[in-house]
Amino acid sequence: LTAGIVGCPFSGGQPKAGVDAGPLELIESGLLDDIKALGYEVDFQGADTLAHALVSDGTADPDIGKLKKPRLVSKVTKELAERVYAHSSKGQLTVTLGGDHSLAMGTVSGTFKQYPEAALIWIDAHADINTPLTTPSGNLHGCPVSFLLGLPGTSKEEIPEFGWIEPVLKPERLVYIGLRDIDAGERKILKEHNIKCFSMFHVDKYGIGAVVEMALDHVGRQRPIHLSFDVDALDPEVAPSTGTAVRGGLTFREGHYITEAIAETGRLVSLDIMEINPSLGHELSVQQTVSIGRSLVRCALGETLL
Ligand code: DIR
Ligand code: MN
Ligand code: MN
Ligand code: MN
Repeated sequence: LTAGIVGCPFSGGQPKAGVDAGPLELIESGLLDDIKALGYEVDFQGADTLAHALVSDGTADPDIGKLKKPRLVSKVTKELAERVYAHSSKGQLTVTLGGDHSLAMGTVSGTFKQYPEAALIWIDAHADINTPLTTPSGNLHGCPVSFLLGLPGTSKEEIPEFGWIEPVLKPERLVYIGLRDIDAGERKILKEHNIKCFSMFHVDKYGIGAVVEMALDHVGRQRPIHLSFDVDALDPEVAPSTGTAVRGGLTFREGHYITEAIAETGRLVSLDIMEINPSLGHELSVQQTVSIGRSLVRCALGETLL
C-alpha cells in the first residue's frame, strides 16, 4: 500500500501565524521514515508543492460578509482537493498535514470525489460547522463542514467564490468526537440536522472504546473513512501548541485509541492532522505536540495493530 503525503503549510483560515510551519516540522521530525517503517511506500511531492497557491497573489481579498481571506482560502483548498484526489484516485491512503482546519474543505472534497459513499469522522474540540451567516469570528477554519454539507449561506449563488465546493457530505455520514466549544449558531445546526456528536461528556460517560464503536455504527461500518483530526481535540496538557486550545480534552491514550480503532477497521482512506502550531509555547510544548501528531499518524496507519 502506498501512503500519499500532502504537506499543506497554510494559516489563512485563522489569525495566528505559525500553523503553516506544522507540516515541515512533522516531516523533519522523521514522519516519512516512520511511515516507511510500517511497510508503506511513500508518495510525497515535497512540503512546498502548493507553494504558488499558498500565498496571496496580490489581488485584493476583502472580507465577504464576515469571512476573512475568502479568496485565498478558496484557492488553496481547491488546489488541495485536486492533490488529494490525485492520490486517492491512485488507490493511495492520503495523509494531509496542516495547516489550519479550513484545509478540510479541500481534503474532504478530494476524498469524496473518489469515495462518494465515505463517512467523515471529525475529531475536534470545535464543530467547525459555522456558515458564512453564523460565524462569529469570520475565521474559515471554523466553517469547513458547513460548506461540505451545503448548508444555507454556502451555495454557489450566495457565495460564488466557493462555488467549486460540492456538497458531498450527508449529515448522517458525519460524526464528531471530542467536542467542548460550540457556538450558538453551530449548536442549532447540529440539532436541526440531527448530527451525531460525542462530546467530552460522552467520552467520560461511556469511555472512548464505546464511543468509537457507536460512532462507527452510526455512520455505517462498510464505508470508506475520512478521519479529520484537529489536535485541539486533545487536552492542552497533551498538545499545547495549537491556536485555539480548550481545557478538558482527550487524553494521550484516548486520542491515540481513536486512530488505532479506525486503523483496525481497515477502511481508512484519508487522514488529516491539523492545527499544530510550532510557534506557540515553549520548545518542550512544541516538541510534545509535533511528536503526538507524528504518533497519531503512525497509529492511524496501523502501528499498534500487532
Ligand atoms: C469558533 C472557533 N467556533 C469559530 N473555532 C475553531 O471561530 O468559528 N475551530 N477554533 O478550530
Ligand atoms: Mn478544527
Ligand atoms: Mn478545533
Ligand atoms: Mn474557528
